[in-house]
Amino acid sequence: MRFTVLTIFPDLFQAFWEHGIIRRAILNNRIVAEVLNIRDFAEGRHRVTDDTPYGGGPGMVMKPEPLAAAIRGAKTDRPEAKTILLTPQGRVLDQGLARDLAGFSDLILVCGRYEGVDERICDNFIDFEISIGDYVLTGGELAAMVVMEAVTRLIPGTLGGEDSAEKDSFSNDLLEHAHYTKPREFEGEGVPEVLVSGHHEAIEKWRQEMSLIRTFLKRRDLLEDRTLSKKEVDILKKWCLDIEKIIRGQSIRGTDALSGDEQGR
Ligand code: 4FL
Repeated sequence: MRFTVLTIFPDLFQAFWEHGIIRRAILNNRIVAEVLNIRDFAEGRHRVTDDTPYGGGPGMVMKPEPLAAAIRGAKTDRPEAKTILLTPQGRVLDQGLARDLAGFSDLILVCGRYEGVDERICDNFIDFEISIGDYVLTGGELAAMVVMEAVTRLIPGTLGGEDSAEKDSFSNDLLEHAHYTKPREFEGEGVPEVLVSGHHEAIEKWRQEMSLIRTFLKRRDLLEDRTLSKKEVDILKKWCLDIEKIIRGQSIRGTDALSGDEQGR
């Protein structure tokens, strides 16, 4: 995979290339990462990359000529590259989109600044518009890093030993189960007994259940657009029955935990 980032702040990417998984992926030749300064493609003595909006209003707009020249420049040695604009108007990045992007050989990531980029660039030079979430940043640079990190982790051989296991854990679109490490007791709290039982099958079963239950409790939306396996449906059903039992126990005892009109149901 080759990433080519187009930005007016190329220095922002140095620390990113030089650490962690991205650095390792570069050293192992899994990815090539380069950055082009849009300013280098701007004409004139001042190499201006932005201008005031037609129609008036606040803020500045990125001029089309330097962006077009930079994108063409990035594409000369890689004509098959896909060009991505990071923008709050794009499709919101998720693991599925990251997986799709990992299937391309070359990605050009265009980082907008100011109020946005001239619409004629979006129309004629951009293959995909991608957002990393519904909030406004000052520019697309952080978003480009997020996209590159999510994609790089999916390239085989970039994660070290735990490769496929790590990928599987999100590839089933559930949240991860809880994790614990030493010490066995921390500020009065222990760890779930099953995890120290040495019983690998039981541990795996517990992890699957926890992963599902946590997703249900914290991110129900993830379950709604996912097909559950029979095993998963059984886990949730058993959970519902357990909860029902607890609720029944409460109403029989006549506790005030339930409001008047709910009691006895
Ligand atoms: C890009 C926000 C991608 C969220 C300002 C310029 C942005 C962004 N995802 N805000 N680009």
